[in-house]
Amino acid sequence: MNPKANRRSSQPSQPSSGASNWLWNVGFVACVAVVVWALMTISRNQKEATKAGAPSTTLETVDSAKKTNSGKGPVRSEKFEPTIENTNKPTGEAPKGMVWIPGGEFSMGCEDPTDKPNGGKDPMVDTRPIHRVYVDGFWMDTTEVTNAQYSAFVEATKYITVAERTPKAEDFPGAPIENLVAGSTVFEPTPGPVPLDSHFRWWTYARGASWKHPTGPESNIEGKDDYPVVQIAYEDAQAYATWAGKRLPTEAEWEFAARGGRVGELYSWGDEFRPNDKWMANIWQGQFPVKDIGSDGFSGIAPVAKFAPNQYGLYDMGGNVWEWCSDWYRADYYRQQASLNETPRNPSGPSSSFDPAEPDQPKRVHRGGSFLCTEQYCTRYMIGTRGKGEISTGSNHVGFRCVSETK
Ligand SMILES: [Ca+2]
Repeated sequence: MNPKANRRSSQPSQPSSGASNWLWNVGFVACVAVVVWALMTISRNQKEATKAGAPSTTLETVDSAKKTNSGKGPVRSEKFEPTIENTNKPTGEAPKGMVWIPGGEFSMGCEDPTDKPNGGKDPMVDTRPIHRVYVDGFWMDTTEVTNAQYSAFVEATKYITVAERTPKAEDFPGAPIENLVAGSTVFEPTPGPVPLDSHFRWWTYARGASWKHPTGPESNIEGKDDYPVVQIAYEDAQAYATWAGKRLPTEAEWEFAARGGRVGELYSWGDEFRPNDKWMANIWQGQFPVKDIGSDGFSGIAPVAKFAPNQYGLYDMGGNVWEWCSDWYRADYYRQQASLNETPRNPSGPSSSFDPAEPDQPKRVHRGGSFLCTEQYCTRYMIGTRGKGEISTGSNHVGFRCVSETK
């Protein structure tokens, strides 16, 4: 969200600022809010700077290294190999709303989808090389965390999410008091077709937007108990998980679970985008970002579990809302992992964040895509693809689900 962020970022899942584009798009009121938002982010990013670390490799370097395979460490796998599921199972009943994911060794990543039917235009360079990973078994929520579940957490703890917090004047010396307003980012369809070169064209900052008011102060979640909670920053998701006695999944756990024991398939439901012409996930239909015609049954967000589950009984592992994972995002992480001498066991992500498109922003991994995804712009409902989000930023298409250990 740094105002100097690269406007041409290909960042798929999370809006960031780019102040001048915001100003151009959303008018004076939003402009004021955006300035505050940018200031907030600068402060937060400064706090996270030591965590985020400095980049050592660019994505272009990674791709070049792959092409030349320069010999600086073994590349353990470039292709999908069989999944080897663990056979041990926990004793006792499954925690409510969770299923057992056996864990084991599998191939993680995504082939370049651009030459595949409905593969979109993005080669997904950060998803390669495809490499072997091992994860222990774990319990996983069958659905994304719902408004009802998050309400119970807030009622019990009086927790206030990042989007609801009014920026403090002492954190932004010199900022006019009227600029210190709470809010969050909201998707706004454009009046007509626009170039798809900048996501700032369809994202706006809405004062008063929060999990209770997902698209702005006039919206609410009444009657939407079974919808996924959104407008959740990373720490908001973590706070819920801790309260629930759970945690967020690692990226490797998430992908193992999404694959459902299958090998190298494009989607959590198989290799065919629309088997028997049937939509298999809540994504976007119609011209993006003008109008979502909702051919899959939902224009915009859907209640959880409205589409068939995958082989492990998990719903909405593609589409509906993005899901936070606990790993820092690095574009070159898979190259690092594939160069290890042994198959990584229970990898928890890199020690620092680095997105070449917005290198000064600390980001965690997002997975699964959302109701805004479409082959016209972003096909990250495909299992092996990766998203990322600045940690203090929620939006109306990012939520989460939790995992827990054997008990
Ligand atoms: Ca839809």
